[in-house]
Parts: sequence; structure tokens; C-alpha cells
Amino acid sequence: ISRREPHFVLVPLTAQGHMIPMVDLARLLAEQGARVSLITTPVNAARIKAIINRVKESGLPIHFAELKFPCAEAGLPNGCENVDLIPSPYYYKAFFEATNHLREPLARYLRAQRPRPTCMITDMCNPWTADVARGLRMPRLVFHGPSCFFILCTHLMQQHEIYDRITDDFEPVLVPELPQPVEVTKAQATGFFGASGWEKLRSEALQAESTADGVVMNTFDDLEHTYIDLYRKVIGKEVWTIGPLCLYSKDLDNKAARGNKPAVDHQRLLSWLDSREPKSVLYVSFGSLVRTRPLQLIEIGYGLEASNQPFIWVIKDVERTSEVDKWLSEGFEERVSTRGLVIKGWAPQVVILSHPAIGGFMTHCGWNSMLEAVSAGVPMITWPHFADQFLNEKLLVDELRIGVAIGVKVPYYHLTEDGPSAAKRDDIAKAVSRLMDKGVEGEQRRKRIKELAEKATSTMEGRG
Ligand code: BUP
Repeated sequence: ISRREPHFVLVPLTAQGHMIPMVDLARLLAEQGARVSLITTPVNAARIKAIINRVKESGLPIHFAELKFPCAEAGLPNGCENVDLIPSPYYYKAFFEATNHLREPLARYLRAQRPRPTCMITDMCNPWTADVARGLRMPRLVFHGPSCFFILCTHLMQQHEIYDRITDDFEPVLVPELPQPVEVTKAQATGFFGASGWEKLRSEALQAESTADGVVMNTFDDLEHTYIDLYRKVIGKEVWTIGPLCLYSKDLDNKAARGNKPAVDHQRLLSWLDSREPKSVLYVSFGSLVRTRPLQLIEIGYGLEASNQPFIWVIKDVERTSEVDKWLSEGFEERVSTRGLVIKGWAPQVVILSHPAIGGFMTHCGWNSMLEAVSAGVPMITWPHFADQFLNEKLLVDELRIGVAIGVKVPYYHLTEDGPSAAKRDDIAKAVSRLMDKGVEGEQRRKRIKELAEKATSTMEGRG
């Protein structure tokens, strides 16, 4: 990278869980004196308007560049510019195909910049950026949003040809070469990214990583140093750990949520939290992509009711089936009104997790959510759905011992719409009482995560 003022161009995958840490990374780089351009699209720019405005007000040299997302070329519905806007799994492949059409517009944008940007940092799910960087002879770093543990396991399984050799997506296999035995199924290990039919994207992503000039990861050494060391050996190139990036946006989050506009009044939320006992509230959210099925939603409601614990529950895009209507008309919200807050839409998650009243987090184990909980010292109930989440759960529960597993083994995409719920109300109530318990087990878990939170903060402070 040249010695003149560095100009980084960041190319996230357009999914909330990928764009949010890239915006944090943009702030980090800009605060260190670099110019940053973050590539986005019109629909996505409109959704993160609050963030863009806050960044503009801060005067940091970050420019949000909008490239037209080629929905029509890829046969996608109009406006389908973000993974969480994909109407059904049928369109997933078309979505990734569409991102390939951004190759030329991105190259044109980069060629038009004066002086020429110094380096691209691109999401691992955008392997097509490798061609663009090569064509312009521009250095390129890969950004890994998921845990190092997951990325390492993906490499080891690919190297040992497990994805090719194992034809049954549900057969448990041992991940080779790890210091401890870790058993997963192909379907659990990588969700749609690694399961049959996604070989091309997986091998392109790994190939684009192998030709990159280095890797940056949203993690920190005290959390998974064994795997970071092993991963460095496996890929044989420079790896910089720069997480937890969420700690860079804390001040920003107190004013505006990250990602979409929140569906709850900020003052009302804070007063509600302020009125609760310290560490008494369970926060329940399954991330930006999971759409909880109607029967499962009702089961969660009954489980939370039976737990007798105060809670904040984030519910997105509920399908109003007759079962849901019956359950709502039977007065769930009224029955829990003295101790439960339901947020129907986007929540200011980092603000919530950082509040002293929060004592636990029921999570889908998305890596951003996990890092946000670790940074806030909040232990978790783990309920993985897909992608890196089952492996994140293993790291959290078996190794770091800061989580209680709800016990779900079947990935989300393999559940049928009206089939049995992945977790029953009793599993949910039991996991909640185990996590929030004030006994020795709960106290030890809280102590362990508090120590990790302190290490996360000191790591970030140490980096200046
Ligand atoms: Br929902 C929700 N508010 O209401 P993950 C999410 N978030 O701020 P993902 C909110 O979105 P995958 C909400 O804080 C985190 O930064 C949350 O990222 C924020 O999960 C991000 O946790 C969600 O990585 O799926 O993106 O849903 O696991 O595939 O990354």
C-alpha cells in the first residue's frame, strides 16, 4: 500500500449482518486518518440513512458510493438489493448471481477516482471483486465477518474434501485437524453456503481468499486464539484481527441504531429498561435474516410466558396465520404486559445489550450478535439456524462456556413450514431459567463473560 493518504474502498455483501461491521470498519479506518469509500446500493443507502447522516455529521472522510444493483439482469424482483429482502429461498442463487454483475460498475467507479484508491477490502461473499482488483492492479484484503473458528472449519473441511466425499448433508462428521473433536453435519456447518448446490460459490470464495494480499477478521485473540493461530498456518498469509468492531460504534448507537430505523421509541425503551432490576431482563432476537415460522413463534411466546422472566422480544415480519391470530386474540401481550416488551421490527440491539438491566440474550448465534453480547458481558441462550451459527454455538457453549444451548440440531432451511417447532415451550422455559439462575453455574458463566468483555474493551483501547 502506497505511502500517500490511504484510500480504502470497502465492498460489503449487501446483508445487514455484513454491512453493519463494514460501516464500523469504515469509521475505524477514517479515525486513523484514511479516506474511505463504502460501496452500497440505492435501496440499502435509504435503509441506513440514519447511519449515513450520523457519519456525515461526524465529519469523517467516509463516502457512501451507490452502485445500481442489477436485479433485472439476474431475474430478481425489483428492489431486492439486500439478503433480508429476498422473498423466498428460491431467489438466493439469483441474488449472488446479481452481485457478479456489479463487477463492471465497480471497476468503472474505481477507475474514475483521482487519485486511484490504494486498497480494496471486500467481503468473502464477494469473490468477483478479485477480478476487479487484479484488472486494476490494486491490493485487496478479504474481510471475514464470521468467526475465525467457522472460517477455519470451512477450510479444513474443504481441504479434506469433506464437502465432496460426504453426500448426506445430515451425516455427522468430525472436523479434521482441530485440537478438540468437533462434530457437525454438512448442513449445520455451512448452511446454504456449504450444502450441496453451493460448491461454486464456496470454492470461488476460498480461491479469492487465497489470492488476496491479506485477511482482516472481526474477532479478537482472547476469544479464539487457538483457531486464529491455526488459521494463519492454514492460509499462510497475514491475518489481522480487528474486532469486536461493534465497540467502535457504541457512541453512535446511543443516538441512532445500526442498520434500519428502530421500531421502538428510544426514550420509552430506556425508561422501560431503567425500571428493571440489574441483570433481570432476557433479550430475544434471531437476527436480520431469520423469519420465525408462525407455530414456532407461538411456542416461543408460551415459553417466555412460562419462564416468568422479564423480556424484550424482537419479532420481524410475522405471518398472520389463523394460529397466530388466535394466539394474539387470546391476549399474549396483555398477559405479559407488566414484564414483557415486544418490538415488532428493528431494535437498537447494541443499546439494549449494553443496558445494565439485561441479564441474558436468546440468540441465533450470528457472529455480530455474539460479539455484541460478549462485548456487553451478556451470557447467551444459543439457538442456531444456519450459516456459521451452529459452529459459533460450539465455540460459545463447549469451549468458552458462556452459553446455554437450547438443543436445536436441524438447520432452519430444513424445517417444514407447518412441521413441529425446532424448540418447544418447555425447552425454552428451561433454558431461560438455567441462564438467568443466580446459582453457582450461572454466576460462573457471568464471571467468564465479564472477563471476556473486559478483554474485548482493553483490546480495542490498546489498538488506539
Ligand atoms: Br434483528 C436486528 N437490530 O433488530 P448477525 C439486528 N440488529 O441492530 P444476521 C439490530 O444486526 P448472519 C435488530 O445488532 C447485528 O449487528 C445486530 O448480525 C443488528 O446476524 C446485526 O448477528 C445482525 O451477524 O445473520 O445478519 O441476521 O448470522 O447470517 O450474519
